[in-house]
Amino acid sequence: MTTRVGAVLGVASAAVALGVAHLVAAFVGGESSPVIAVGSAAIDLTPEWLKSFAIRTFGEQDKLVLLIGVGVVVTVLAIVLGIASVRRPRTGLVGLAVLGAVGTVAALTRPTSTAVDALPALFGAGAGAATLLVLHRRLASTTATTTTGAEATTHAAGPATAQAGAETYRPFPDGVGRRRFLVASGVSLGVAAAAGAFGQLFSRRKQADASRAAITLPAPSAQAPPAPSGVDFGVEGLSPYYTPNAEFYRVDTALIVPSVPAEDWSLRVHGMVEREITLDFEQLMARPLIERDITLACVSNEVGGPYVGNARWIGAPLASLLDEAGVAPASTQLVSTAVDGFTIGTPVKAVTDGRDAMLAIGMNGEPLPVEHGFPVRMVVPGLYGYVSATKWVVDLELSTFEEFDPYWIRRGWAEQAPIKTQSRIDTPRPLASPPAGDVVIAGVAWAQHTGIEAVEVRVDEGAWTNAELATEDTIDTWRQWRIVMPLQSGNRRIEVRATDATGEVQTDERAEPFPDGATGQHSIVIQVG
Ligand SMILES: Nc1nc2c(c(=O)[nH]1)N[C@H]1C(S)=C(S)[C@@H](COP(=O)(O)O)O[C@H]1N2
Ligand SMILES: [Mo]
Repeated sequence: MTTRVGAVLGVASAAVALGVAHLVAAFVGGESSPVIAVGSAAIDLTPEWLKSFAIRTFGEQDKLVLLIGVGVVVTVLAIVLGIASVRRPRTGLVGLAVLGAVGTVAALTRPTSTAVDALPALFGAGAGAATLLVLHRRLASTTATTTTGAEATTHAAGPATAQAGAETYRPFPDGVGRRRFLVASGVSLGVAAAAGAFGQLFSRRKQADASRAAITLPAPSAQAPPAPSGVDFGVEGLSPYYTPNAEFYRVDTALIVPSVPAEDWSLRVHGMVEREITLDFEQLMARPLIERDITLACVSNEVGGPYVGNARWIGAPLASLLDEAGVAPASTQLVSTAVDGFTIGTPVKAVTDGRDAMLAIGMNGEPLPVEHGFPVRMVVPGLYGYVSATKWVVDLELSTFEEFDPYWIRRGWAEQAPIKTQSRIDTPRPLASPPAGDVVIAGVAWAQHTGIEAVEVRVDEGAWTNAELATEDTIDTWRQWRIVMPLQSGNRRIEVRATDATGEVQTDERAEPFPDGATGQHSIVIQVG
């Protein structure tokens, strides 16, 4: 019995120590997490012959094997110390102090370490000690009920129990104490797991941030010319032509933003191809890159909604990559998978028909922000994001539409989803109250991969009047529009509609975003003063 109780006591305390240390390390720096620091120190201290033996034997798994090794050693120590601590908690505390010291020394002797790297092991040892004492008190109080007389009070007071003789020591004579001890141990393990998981998560994010900061985007071989000077009216309240990354809408299913350091990234192209291709980030950056302005839009955007943005992207053309892979003529759907398992299906035709479909690595002059898919995402002009714009993409499989239903298709959204022509009034804001007289009305309109030909505005169901259009950049981008209208006092309803480059006028028929994008015309009411 003592053995089993001791093992639980030791493992729970050690787990809390390591979990908390790992969490603190996420904020201090991942290298300072005791298991990692000790593992790294062990690598440094390992003689060369053993290192090459390990690499030969375990290959890419060598680091995993090492970490498992450290874990096994710690677990065995924890069990031994735990058993000894049932009688003498001080043994466990001393053991934790020694392990904490080892972790601290390992963290402080890493090549890039600073004084704060001592914190994870110290906090961890502290948390482990607290767990040990709490669990031990549970033991002590349950044990005390088995003894009689004055002695009982002494024992109930805590560590004194440790002095109880071997014969009188009987943990858990009743089921209640045992249950309480086990519950407390379970809670400790839960805390340990949660702390460790959070630590892992945050440190991954730090790695991705560091990886991103270290990247210098190569010059694209096909640079985009600077956008024509007339693309941006600079009207106050109007969306700027380029949406700053920090303001770019974000839509994804990720509870926690996937963090993929570029060094760890690779992409597999497979399925209905003649040759599979695997690319790492270096290889992707070394390919001929294009730079293009493309306006992204989300299918769930309501008429007048905010889920649309324009950016200058740098990326590797998808068409040439698929060409190298040799796509089977029967393949109709390009299934892309993100690192978190999210899937998107894009018509192979849309990727190979000459439009600038790309594996993007740059967004508005920077490496992709982590939230927007770092290190690599897809961008395909003219298609809603859910059928084209896979962030954190790691896998491309050539397939057919019959063969596979991606994430949103399984939930009823349309398989094919070209972006619908839309226009939006950005200024004035709804319910604004400008003074009577000339009012500047302005917004954006988009019909990606077709182009915008005209935008018209009307007030209170009057005549549609042509707005002035900003210079067109490309047919894949939105266009700003503006018009100055004399408005009289009172409530005024302003409406807008666009005409695409094929001459088709944006429909006024209202449709919800589900299943393939909203339609209807944006209108606002303002109170002219
Ligand atoms: N991995 C992943 N990629 C994704 C999504 C997602 O949920 N997960 N959402 C898609 C949708 S619905 C849209 S509209 C765009 C949005 O891209 P953004 O967040 O960079 O604006 O990403 C697409 N790519
Ligand atoms: Mo979307």
